Amino acid sequence: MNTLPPEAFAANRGQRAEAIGDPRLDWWRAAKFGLFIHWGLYAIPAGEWKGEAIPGIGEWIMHRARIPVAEYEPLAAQFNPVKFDAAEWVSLAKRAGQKYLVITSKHHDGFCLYKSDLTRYNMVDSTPFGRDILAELAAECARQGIRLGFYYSQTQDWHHPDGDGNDWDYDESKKDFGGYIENYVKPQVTELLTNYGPICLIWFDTPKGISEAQSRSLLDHVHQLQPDCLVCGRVGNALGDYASAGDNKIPSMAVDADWETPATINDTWGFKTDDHNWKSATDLVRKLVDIVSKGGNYLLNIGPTAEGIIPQPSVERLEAMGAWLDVNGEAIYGSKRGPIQGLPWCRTTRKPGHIYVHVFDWPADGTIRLPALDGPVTGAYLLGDPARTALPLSQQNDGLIIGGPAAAPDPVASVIVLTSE
Ligand code: JFZ
Repeated sequence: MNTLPPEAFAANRGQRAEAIGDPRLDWWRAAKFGLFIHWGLYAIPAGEWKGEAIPGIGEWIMHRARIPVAEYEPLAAQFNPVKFDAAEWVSLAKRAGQKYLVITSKHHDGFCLYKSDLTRYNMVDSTPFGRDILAELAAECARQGIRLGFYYSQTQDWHHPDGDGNDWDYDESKKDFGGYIENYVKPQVTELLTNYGPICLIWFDTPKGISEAQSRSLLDHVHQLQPDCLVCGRVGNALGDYASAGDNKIPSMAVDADWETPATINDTWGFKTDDHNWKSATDLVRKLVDIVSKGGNYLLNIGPTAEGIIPQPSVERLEAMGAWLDVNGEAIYGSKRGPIQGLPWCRTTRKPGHIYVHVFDWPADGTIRLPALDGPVTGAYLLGDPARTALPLSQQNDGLIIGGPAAAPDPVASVIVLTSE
């Protein structure tokens, strides 16, 4: 079994040894599917600065266009997302079948979506909207029964004079990064873990040059404040509670660690007006299945507009995923990576007594041929068939043959349940 194949994971995005098998992760291991939300001031320029399209991901516009703090900061005075509706956002995650939600409390641009006492550069103190986005989401997540986590950019902060990344306003050689971690990052993490109830995870990002001692002190700080709060592998120095793959990267084989793929529905994380490169709902469901079959979680992103609207193509795709999960969720939630790996036309997941075969490409003759499995197989039926009609099954030395219908029962992915008792 593979441990963190380098094509999908870098060393500093790893899971530390003590977290392997830790029951604090049990809810997360069962959840499989979460909603990522990238939202901040970058939704206002939405990929365009002074009439020019800025290439790259939307939330990086300040960096890509080298926008001085003095010009970027005033965006806050324009941020008035009157259509923001926490109940609607949380309800979309629920309809999609997502079990947790992770939102940018502070991204690399340094702007805080919540009321912070460490800076006035936040939603409550410097926007006309004046509402604490995280407080409203926390209340709705509690009401609708979904876990809440916070993305927090611990290394890069292009607004703070001592944060990493902004070399067009500040002299990098004069920065007190250690002081920034101690006197700014840690007190902000305290706010996030004190003022919003139980937080399921902190999603640190882009560790870059953070030292092992600094990563360790952030990890310990989180666990002291909320012992059950998970810390993602991007805290740096392979110290996470779970490993985080590269963005949109899915390892080619099953991975024997707790891991997650953060991913986009189009190409950008933060909203961009001109990004229409939407993945299809079928592609997204199959990516979810692929990831879960290899033992991972899928953290799938939306980038709401500056008004607070979730782009309709994202809504449609998430709802389609929810519809597939309504029928096939049993084969996803609480499952483990499957016993058959490496076949291009199907993926497998498993639970005690059950193996789930997710067929992407239904064979033209309706006959499913699988390699031999370890244990006995006593029956087969389609998960989408409420009557659980038994499918004809024959076992041979070199494998298993299942007689299915001539046409694919579900063109997205048809799940066959194999029972062993
Ligand atoms: C980071 C951020 O810079 C980005 O804005 C977004 O928040 C994303 C979720 O995370 O970007 C990365 C981090 C790691 C890789 C790529 C983009 N990577 O390892 O491939």
